[in-house]
Amino acid sequence: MKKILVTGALGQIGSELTTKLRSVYGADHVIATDIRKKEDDIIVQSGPFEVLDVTDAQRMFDIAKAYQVDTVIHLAALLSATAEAQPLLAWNLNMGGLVNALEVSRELNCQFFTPSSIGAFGPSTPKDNTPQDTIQRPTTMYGVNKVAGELLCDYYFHKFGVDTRGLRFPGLISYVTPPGGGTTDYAVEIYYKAVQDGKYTSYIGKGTYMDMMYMPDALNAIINLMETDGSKLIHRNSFNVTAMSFEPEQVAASIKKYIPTFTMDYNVDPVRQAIADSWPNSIDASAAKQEWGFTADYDLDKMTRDMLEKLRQKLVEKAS
Ligand code: AKB
Repeated sequence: MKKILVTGALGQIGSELTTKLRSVYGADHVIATDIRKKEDDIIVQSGPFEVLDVTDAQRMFDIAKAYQVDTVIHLAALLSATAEAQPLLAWNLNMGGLVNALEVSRELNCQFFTPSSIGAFGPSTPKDNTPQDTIQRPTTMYGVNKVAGELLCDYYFHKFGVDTRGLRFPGLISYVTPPGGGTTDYAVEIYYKAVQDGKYTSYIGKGTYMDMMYMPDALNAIINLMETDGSKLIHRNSFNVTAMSFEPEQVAASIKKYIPTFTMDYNVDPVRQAIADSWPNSIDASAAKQEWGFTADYDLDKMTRDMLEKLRQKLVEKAS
């Protein structure tokens, strides 16, 4: 049975992944860490939890050794818009945290996962059906971090034999923990606002296509990739994965099927729009399908139905 260290466990992916990993591998087998501790958080209450700043290499090593982990899932990082606002902080946190997590994995012989992103592509990348292996010259600090991170993970695999694996995630949509500081966050906010106010003002412009995925598919993809026999993998860091590509009008139209009075207008944020414009419209996930059987269950309408239902329950419970 795996013994897994998760960094950034209270974040958007971490909060749901930790719960899922605990249900698969057992609560005591998943050591959640984050830079802050929220005593009333289910992640803190449902299994081992340690406060960890991922730039503190020694503490990361000490926690991993004390719990005798054999797997590191490194999620702690700044997202694209925050990274663009604070590029030096992003470099130090995103790259410093990653190299520390890779070093722990090398020293303790751990399997390793970290997410990359569609942000690892840039304006010179083919925009439609972006191939697995293609031009990667991003123009954002986040993208620079992701490309450098992919290369560093490959380096640790080839040089030291660390079993590194990764996924290039699109925008991830979930009703549990909101994302913070991403470019694709509009596709989460729109559902909250649809339920709360019946209307939404999009900071991403009409006609801007980006890849997206519902969180349950993202969690399954991480676990399936980590469970795959490594000898089958041609690529490792990182696989293109996606479930859908849409622009704001399409998600609004999907919401209208369930909330006919919903309306949307635009107030485009030039910073996040420029980031979105530098990313692909849609990526090709065929390498992930062929090498380890990646699939996604949720399309736009199926996701919309589930998001609206779960958000209604959540917001009603919160209000009562
Ligand atoms: C972001 O928008 O920064 C992230 C991502 C696509 O990596 N959601």
